[in-house]
Formats: sequence, structure tokens, C-alpha cells
Amino acid sequence: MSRLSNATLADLPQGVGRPDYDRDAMRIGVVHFGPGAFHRAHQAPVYDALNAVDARWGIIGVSLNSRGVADALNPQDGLYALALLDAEPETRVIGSIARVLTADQRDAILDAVAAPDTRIVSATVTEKGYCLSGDGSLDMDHPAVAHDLAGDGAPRSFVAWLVAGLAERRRRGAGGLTIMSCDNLSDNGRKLGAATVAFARARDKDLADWIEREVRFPNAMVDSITPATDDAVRASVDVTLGVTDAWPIQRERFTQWVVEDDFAPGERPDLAAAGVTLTDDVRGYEHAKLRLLNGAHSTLAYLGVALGHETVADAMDDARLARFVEQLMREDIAPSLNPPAALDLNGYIDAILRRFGNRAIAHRLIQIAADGSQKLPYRILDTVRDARAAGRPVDRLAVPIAAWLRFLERDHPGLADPMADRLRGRPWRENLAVEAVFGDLSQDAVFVDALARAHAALGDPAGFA
Ligand code: CS2
Repeated sequence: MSRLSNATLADLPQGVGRPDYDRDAMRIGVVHFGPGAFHRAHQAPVYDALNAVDARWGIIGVSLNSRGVADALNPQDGLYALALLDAEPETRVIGSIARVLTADQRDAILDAVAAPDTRIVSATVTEKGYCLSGDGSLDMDHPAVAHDLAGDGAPRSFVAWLVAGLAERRRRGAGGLTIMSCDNLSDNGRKLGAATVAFARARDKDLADWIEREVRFPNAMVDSITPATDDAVRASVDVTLGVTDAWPIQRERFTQWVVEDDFAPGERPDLAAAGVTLTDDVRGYEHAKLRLLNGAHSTLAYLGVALGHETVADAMDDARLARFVEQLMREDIAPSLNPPAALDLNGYIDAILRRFGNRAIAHRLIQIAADGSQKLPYRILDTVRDARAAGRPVDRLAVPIAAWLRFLERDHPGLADPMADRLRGRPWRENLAVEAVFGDLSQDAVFVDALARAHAALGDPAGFA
């Protein structure tokens, strides 16, 4: 079978969507760090739609940690298939990524960030890629950050790459731009902005001042369930396309992107025309999504794995689990939210529950269970803090945390976490003392009591309800 590429694009079967614009005329307006599955499922299709009417929004992807995406996509001229898996499946080939660079191409990366046509630098580097400490500021002692602060040589941390690119941009007089975090952190743009400025300030005060003046870091909420590519989707995409795609992407049909309307002056993509919501206040959307959807996801992951379930849909078929996450969302998480007027929380929860039940995708619980130390502070522990401050009970909220602590204690073979060496196999009370995860909550007697009870009950994996 031949390979997906510009040359084979015209031969794709009817019914397969494809870029209906001249890809050779596409210019680069976006440099994206972390062109993994989520970027290719979520932001790249938005720019693909924009390029059909405005050729300025091609993307250069930058993979800092591996060559996999570059090796898959570059021989395909950046093309890949996106399978929308739902009641009515659909496959589209996405054309907005022009090429993918890797960390060994330092000059090309800095050149891409510094180019005057580049108006957006965006990121999906996952929570751990930000190297933040428990209080949300840049962790200057993080090994990658400390290495980059000390020295020359190629950057290791994402913020150091950003700052190097911005320094080059300033040197060339190309003016400011917009840096968009597309990761599941609350206040993602603010945090990235503060981390970038803090890193720059430690090296070059004038550059830090320039970044503060010229660069915008809007907050954003991103949402689309994107299970890792598996053999089933690879096989079905190859059959659908009639050519081989080295790395197709699957996601649910639903997608949502809410961005704070805070862009650097000058040219910008008309994101609203492609379905993105621009607003002055992302926080209400962001908290609702992180705490309800991602909080429930992590809950299903740790409880579901203990009960022997494999996917989110399997876990939702377990009536006790489905009831538990629904109660958690409606009774414990929703009261902590301050949703924008346009967001009907009950309808939002109904939709999340429906999306979790989507049997057309196999979203593995163990994928969601990864990086709990980075995710749970935003997904559950912030809600616990709000509940404590408001005097609401935290018993149910303690259950997913206790399930995670048991997952660590058991040293589950699927455990993947940047802090794994520190956390695995340790008794739960020791892990509770990890400041970067729990902060001051380890001193909160009411929460610790609730956790102790939940932890004891989970001695029987079904003891959560
Ligand atoms: C999931 C998210 O893997 C995870 O931790 O909770 O990737 C989730 O599917 C997305 O945030 C949905 O938008």
C-alpha cells in the first residue's frame, strides 16, 4: 500500500474529507510545541478549516522529546487522518501541519518562532511540561529548568525553548506575538506567562520586560476526548483511505475551544470563524471542564482500574461507578463552580455522561491514570479546597484521591508519572506529605480524616459507594 502524502491526496476515496486548498501556498502562522494526538485532534483541524479561506495559518510542529511524530508525518508532507468516532463516524485528512521539527534542529526552531509571519506559538506539552511547583510558579529547582538556567547548550525545558525563541524574535525586531497554552491546567495562559517571564528574568532582565510588554498569554479551555491511537484505528483508517497513514488520530465528534480574547496586536487568525469561542473570561469554562470532565475522568480511572475495567465506556457500564461519578459531579463539584451565564451546568454534566458512554471509542482508563501527581491538583484538590473553605463535606471528593493513593501503594504495573520514583509503593500517609501535590491540604484534619476513611473502605475495591 502506498503512503498518504500530497501525491496520493487526489486518489483518496470519495467521502474522505481532505484539504480543499492549495497546500503549497500555505504560509506558516503558527508554531506548535507538542504536536501529539491532542493537538492533531483539536487545534490542527481548526487551522485546517481556516486555511481553506486564509492561507496564513499553516503550522510548524515542534517535538521536543521524541522523533516519532516527525518520522511519521514528514514523509507524508504533514498529512494525517482524523477519525471522528461516534454514532456517525467520519474520516478527514488534515492539512494544516506543514512539517514537524525536533529538538536537534535548534536553529530552525528559533527561526520559526522569530519569523515575522508567525503570530501564534502554542503548546500541548501536558501538565508536566510546564515544570511548575505546587504553587503554580516555575520550579527553578526542576532539573530541566536548573540545567537551562545554568547554562548554554540546547534547552531541555519548554520554557527555555520559548525564551530562546522570543530572544531571537526580539533581536530581529519582529515584534510580539501570542503564546497559547492548550493544556489542562487552570489559568494555563497566566501560568505559562508567569513561568516564561520568570525564566527570562533570571537570565536577562530587558528580555523579561520586553516579553511582558509585547507577548500575550491568553487563558484557554480545550476539550475533545482523544484516546491514544491504537491498532484498531490504524487498521480502519488504512482501509478507509486506501493508503497507509503512519499515525492517524482518533477522537470523539464533540470538540470545544474557548480562548481569552487577549491577543498581541497585529494579524491574528479568525478563530471564531472556525467555531472557537472568544471571551473575556475563560475561567468559568475552564474550571467547569477541568473539575467536572477531567475530575470525573480521573475518578473513573483509579476506581475503574481497581475494579478491573479497561475503558471509560466499560466503567460507565458499571452502574455503581456511573452513579458515583454522577453524584460527585452534581453534588460535590458543581457547587464549587461559578459558571458563565451561557453554561447550563446540569446540561453540561448530562453531556459529559453521554460522552463517557461513547462505545465507538476505546478510551483506556490506564491512559487517563497517567501523571496523577500533575493532574489531581487541578482536577480534584482545588475543588476540595473550595469545599473546605465553604464548609461543604469532602467525603466523596476524598474517594478518587484515596483510589489514586492505593494505585500508587499497589505500584500498579501501568503506573506512569514523572514523580513515580518518589511515589510508588509508598504508604498513603507518606505520599500525602508530598507538598507539590497536596500543599497545605495534608494539614487539613477534616480532609485527612475523610481520606483515611475512603482509603480504608477501598481495601475492598468496591468500597467506594
Ligand atoms: C483525560 C483528558 O487523559 C486524561 O487525563 O482526562 O485527556 C481528556 O480526555 C481531555 O481533557 C478531554 O478534553
